Amino acid sequence: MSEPTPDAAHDPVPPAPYPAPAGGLGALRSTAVHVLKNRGAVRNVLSLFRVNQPDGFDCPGCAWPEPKDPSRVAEYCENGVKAVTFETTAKRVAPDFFARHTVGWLRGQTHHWLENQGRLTQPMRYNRATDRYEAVSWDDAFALIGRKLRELDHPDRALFYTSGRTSNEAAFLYQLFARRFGTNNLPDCSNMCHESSGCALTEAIGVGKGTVTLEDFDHADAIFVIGQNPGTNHPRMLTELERAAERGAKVVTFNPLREPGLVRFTHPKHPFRMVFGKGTAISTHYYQVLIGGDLAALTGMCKHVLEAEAADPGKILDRPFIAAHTDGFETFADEIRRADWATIEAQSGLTRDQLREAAEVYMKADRVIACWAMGLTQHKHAVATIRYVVNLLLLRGNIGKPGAGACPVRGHSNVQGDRTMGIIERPAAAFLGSLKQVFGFDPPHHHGHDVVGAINAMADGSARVFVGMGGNFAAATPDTEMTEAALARCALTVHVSTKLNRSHLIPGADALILPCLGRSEVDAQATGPQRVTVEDSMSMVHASAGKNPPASAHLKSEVAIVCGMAKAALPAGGGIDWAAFAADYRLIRDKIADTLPHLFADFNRKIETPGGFYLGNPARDRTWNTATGKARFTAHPVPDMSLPPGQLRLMTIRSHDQFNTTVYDVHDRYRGVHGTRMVVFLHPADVAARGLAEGQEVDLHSHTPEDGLTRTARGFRVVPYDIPRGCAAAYFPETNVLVSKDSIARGSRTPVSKFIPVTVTAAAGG
Ligand SMILES: Nc1nc2c(c(=O)[nH]1)N[C@H]1C(S)=C(S)[C@@H](COP(=O)(O)OP(=O)(O)OC[C@H]3O[C@@H](n4cnc5c(=O)[nH]c(N)nc54)[C@H](O)[C@@H]3O)O[C@H]1N2
Ligand SMILES: Nc1nc2c(c(=O)[nH]1)N[C@H]1C(S)=C(S)[C@@H](COP(=O)(O)OP(=O)(O)OC[C@H]3O[C@@H](n4cnc5c(=O)[nH]c(N)nc54)[C@H](O)[C@@H]3O)O[C@H]1N2
Ligand SMILES: [Mo]
Repeated sequence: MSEPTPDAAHDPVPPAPYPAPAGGLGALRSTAVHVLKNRGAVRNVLSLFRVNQPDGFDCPGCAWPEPKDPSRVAEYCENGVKAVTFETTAKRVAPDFFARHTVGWLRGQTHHWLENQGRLTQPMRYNRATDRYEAVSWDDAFALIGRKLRELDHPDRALFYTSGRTSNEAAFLYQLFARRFGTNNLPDCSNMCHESSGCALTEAIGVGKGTVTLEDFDHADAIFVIGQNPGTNHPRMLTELERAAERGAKVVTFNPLREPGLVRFTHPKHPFRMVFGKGTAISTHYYQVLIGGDLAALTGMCKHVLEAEAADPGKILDRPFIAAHTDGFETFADEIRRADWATIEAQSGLTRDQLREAAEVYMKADRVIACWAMGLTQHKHAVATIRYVVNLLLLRGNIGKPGAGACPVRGHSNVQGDRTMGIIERPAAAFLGSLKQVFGFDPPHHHGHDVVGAINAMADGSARVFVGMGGNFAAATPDTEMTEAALARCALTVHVSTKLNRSHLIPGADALILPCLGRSEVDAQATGPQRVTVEDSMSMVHASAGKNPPASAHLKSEVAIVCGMAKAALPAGGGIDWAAFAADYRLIRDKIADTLPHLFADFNRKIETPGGFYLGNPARDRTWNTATGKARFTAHPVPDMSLPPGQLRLMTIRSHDQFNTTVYDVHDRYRGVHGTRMVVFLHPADVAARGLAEGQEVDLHSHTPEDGLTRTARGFRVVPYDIPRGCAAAYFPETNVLVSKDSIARGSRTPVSKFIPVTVTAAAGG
């Protein structure tokens, strides 16, 4: 081994529980530690200053938008810095690395270790005889992909997965390639992420995206933050919450865990307050709902609102809005009246008084924003729950007025844009019609596989080639053992990646790793340096241009890789001039504009606007593209989420030192965990009830009614925590072995990563 991995150094942070407000000095110190722990630190720091600058590159972290106010443009966050720092590392995973390590040996290393080996430099092909990856030329790699794809007896035997960092340009070409090849098998990380939000919002308000813009946060009287941990996952959102709290707006949090970042926060840009202050209190109201109890809690709040209206008719509800713009109100109101308080309290874990208090905040506010993320989407009743968030908003006309609306906070920096570009296994007929018109071929209309469908198809042998455009399919998906076995059955696995990850270590009969440019790097093509575009969580589209020299001379852009694969797989390129696209991305944007003229007309000119342009949102204008042309209330009974005695509800969440399966380090500073990720957070009474003790090693066993199987994950340490009884938390992806692939959300088929029935036992033999 050439050099020690970064975990040899120690992060000098205080022990648990983290005593200072989230953000602030701790955030700066941790950022510095991360920068300094990687070689090439100087270049890293320089590149930081281009993050979120008008002529720089889009932060490859989360999808939170950038403020328009020029004085705030330089705002960056600790985790954006980490994302850039780790992309711009000076370490390299070159062919000599693969010569030293067999794939079998690499499979024994942690996600953290794999990530910390550095950037991939050359295309690699797996050699089964030696169990090693060996360098291969791009031409040979593309030829192999072309041959394997053409050998399939049906285009649906191929799967084209996308993670959410892929630019609009690459995503558009990728779906074009898949559909020209003949399949809608375009599973993506959305299937595991905000699919439930997309389903619920499309049905209820006719558009699957959030209705607010960043400016709305300056005008909201109350902001509800439900099932989301912005302190870690969307740190720049805390700035908006802080500004809102400072001007007296209410911030109402529903979260089983007491998340330090949602309690108090100090912005690293306020050094004075950072040193002397206590930080701004963020949440004015904090409700520790039971895991999976949000539908009950929302029902309780709606019940209070309707009771208040009954006591004071005409004063509470926005009756004119409900009459003119919605349907389904009476059915919904009947359901709410039927719900009894005992059930609501038992299922939400909150008292009637707490829910009244939350409802009072809602009723006193003229303008309300509701934000949510994975705490709502990765549940069996996720779609129904998000529709109840919409119900609550509709009661007082909180969609389509300034300072109010629905705000699903997206994950990956371009996950929303990828969907806009057609990365979806169930494409709309209109989109396919447009493709046909613009490119002159008949795209397939039958639906393709989503993520869970893709796992099943590989497992039963009906899918034979897997192509991953970014991401880490083996680690991010549920049911790790099953999924890995499924991937290994493929005739060919291809991963377009920047960094080494677990998925590369589960090769099919043939396997390729194709290294690509990161967003921070110059993308030079035949016509010169290229720009790409991305869409943030609030539908702002802007250009991004890398500035750093590429990590290796052999890297290709994602666009060039798609074009290389397409040329090799499609006879005569399928009549599409892929080489021209790869040479000049403006030509791709012209075709995007032709295909989606209502959104992207004049695309190449529009991206010159500083800060980008807004795609618009019909629901924001109170245009409802739903089945009935109205915004739709829905009714759903409070589900019984109780578990057999002894079982706990386990949610799998992110630590502060990871980006999904990319594990930067082994700490979770705000939650006070240091030096390990193998922990399980439990209520002290649940620890005692099992005869366990703090720090004791335990095993987790999941019990999924969907398949009747018990799955086990070993070697976790008990951390007593401020979490409701009956609830537990541990980190993803180490716990994905516990998630059954058959345990999926109704309507969206999102794996249920936040409600895994588990028992916790003292470690076997320990
Ligand atoms: N630094 C960093 N940033 C990221 C990511 C990252 O890994 N690291 N990932 C990106 C991606 S792809 C995404 S999707 C987002 C994810 O952003 P989040 O959704 O914030 O991520 P999670 O860690 O899954 O956190 C879920 C939160 O929901 C709470 N929760 C869990 N179950 C329930 C429930 O039943 N009810 C309620 N009310 N709350 C619940 C948990 O306690 C936790 O606070 O972040 C994006 N940004
Ligand atoms: N148990 C559990 N499972 C979950 C979740 C959970 O909360 N709990 N969350 C789910 C969610 S919300 C999501 S979004 C998924 C995430 O699933 P994915 O998007 O598949 O996974 P990531 O970990 O984000 O992917 C990381 C890899 O992307 C590659 N990469 C990084 N940057 C680039 C780039 O610019 N281009 C290319 N081509 N590759 C790049 C690197 O090789 C890196 O190893 O996981 C899901 N899985
Ligand atoms: Mo996500």
